[in-house]
Amino acid sequence: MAGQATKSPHNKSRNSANGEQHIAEHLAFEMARVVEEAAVASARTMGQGDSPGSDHAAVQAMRRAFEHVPIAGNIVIGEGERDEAPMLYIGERVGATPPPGLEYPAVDIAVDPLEGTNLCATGAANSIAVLAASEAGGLLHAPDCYMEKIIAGPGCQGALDLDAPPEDNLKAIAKRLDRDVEDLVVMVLDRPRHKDLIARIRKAGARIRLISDGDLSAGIAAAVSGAGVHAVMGIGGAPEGVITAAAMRCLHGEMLGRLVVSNKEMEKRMQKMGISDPRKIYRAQDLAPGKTIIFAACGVTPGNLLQGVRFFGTGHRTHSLVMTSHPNTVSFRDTVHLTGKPDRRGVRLF
Ligand code: VTB
Repeated sequence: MAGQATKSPHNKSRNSANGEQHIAEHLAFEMARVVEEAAVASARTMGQGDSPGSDHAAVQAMRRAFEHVPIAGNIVIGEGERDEAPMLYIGERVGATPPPGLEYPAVDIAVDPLEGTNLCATGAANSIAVLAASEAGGLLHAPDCYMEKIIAGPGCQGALDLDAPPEDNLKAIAKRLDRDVEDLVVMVLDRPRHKDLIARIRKAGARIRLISDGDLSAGIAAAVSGAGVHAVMGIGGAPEGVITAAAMRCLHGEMLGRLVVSNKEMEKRMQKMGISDPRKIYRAQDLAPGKTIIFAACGVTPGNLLQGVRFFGTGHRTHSLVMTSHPNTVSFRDTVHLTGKPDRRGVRLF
């Protein structure tokens, strides 16, 4: 992200580094507000059985919230291509209009305004509003295809192999976490394509949590100890993979991913996007190579890592995870938004 103005050439590099860090911290705060707005809007629709309606509420609120953020934002992962998504489409410019003569920093942004639309529509756990940002060029422009993934915590750095049998990866994770394979909890998307993977994980003895959606929040949970998840395995969305990678850059979790190329047309599309080797195994730093990464997620429905939005007549309460890579901070933000006149109960501690 662009540095700040400096006073003298002598202290230029130190000042601009500090300036960038300051900008990252400030923007992280702004981004927290953006995901909170999206989470609150979609949480209002929880359990209505209307996935497109929940998604629309999140997209609209997020788009509107960006209008107050002082950035020259460029959506690199969004709701789809320009002709298929009216808002937050790939290539859309977002951010506040700068005053005359001033330029805001160029920021690339990957958004998933409502990760787990069905989870929200059915009132199931773990739907989140989420985004990742970096200086221009810092997030892979992943095509909307599948990605093979394996994700685990910081203790598993360098221990995983996407080409190895799942049994071997489970053994490696268990060893790094100083426990038995039987003690591990692995999250896997409940899809027919994972029939063999699930059978092998079961045979190896690990415990499984099958999830109907949301391998992004599962991946983040795997990198936070105490969240009750040790690994995520299987095939999910590639855009979600890039956002997960941004979170791993801040949490130092281990992640390997490989795009799933299903046909020649897809291969051609990838080449056009500058992906010359579609079989490449990406690590988090390849998917989110930015020097400065900002990540923000807000719980919509209650989950492993984040509480859902709670409404209480005079306001609402949100729970967000807000992280930056430089400075490397991880904050859990528990915010009471007093939108009405506070009643006699006031603010509760938790
Ligand atoms: C996953 C999951 C998402 O898409 O990435 C999945 O995390 C992959 O696609 O929440 P399929 O549904 O086709 O398996 C979601 O379920 C929806 O974006």
